[in-house]
Amino acid sequence: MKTRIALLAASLLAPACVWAANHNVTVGGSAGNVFTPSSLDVQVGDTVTFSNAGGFHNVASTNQDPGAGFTFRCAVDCTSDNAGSNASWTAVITIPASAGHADIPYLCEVHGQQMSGVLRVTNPVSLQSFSID
Ligand SMILES: [Cu+2]
Repeated sequence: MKTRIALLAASLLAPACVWAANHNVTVGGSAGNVFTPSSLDVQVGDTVTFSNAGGFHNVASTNQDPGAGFTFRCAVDCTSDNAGSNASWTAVITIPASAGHADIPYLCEVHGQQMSGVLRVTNPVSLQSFSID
């Protein structure tokens, strides 16, 4: 019975490794005009939640060219009220497949390069089947 329970636990835990994950990034606050952490490894399908902990900020991908694979610009929302705000806003972005396998640099447009970060997109790892002779 002990073995059976252990196997069940392993089968429940294993898929979590390939599910989309959420990553939290703190914007400003007591750390100052920085994103914490400023560098994150993410996978396609993951979400990143930016939360303003204090200060007048937004978060925008450095490349705002509509032809780029993935752009975002958020504060209170990611469409109209996104130029910067000192509200305790939270914005969630999802890494789309179009982001490919690339770095997505971003910054706060209020504070510029001194307040910047990067999302490093890695390809999702999928489970492969294999046989043992
Ligand atoms: Cu800022």
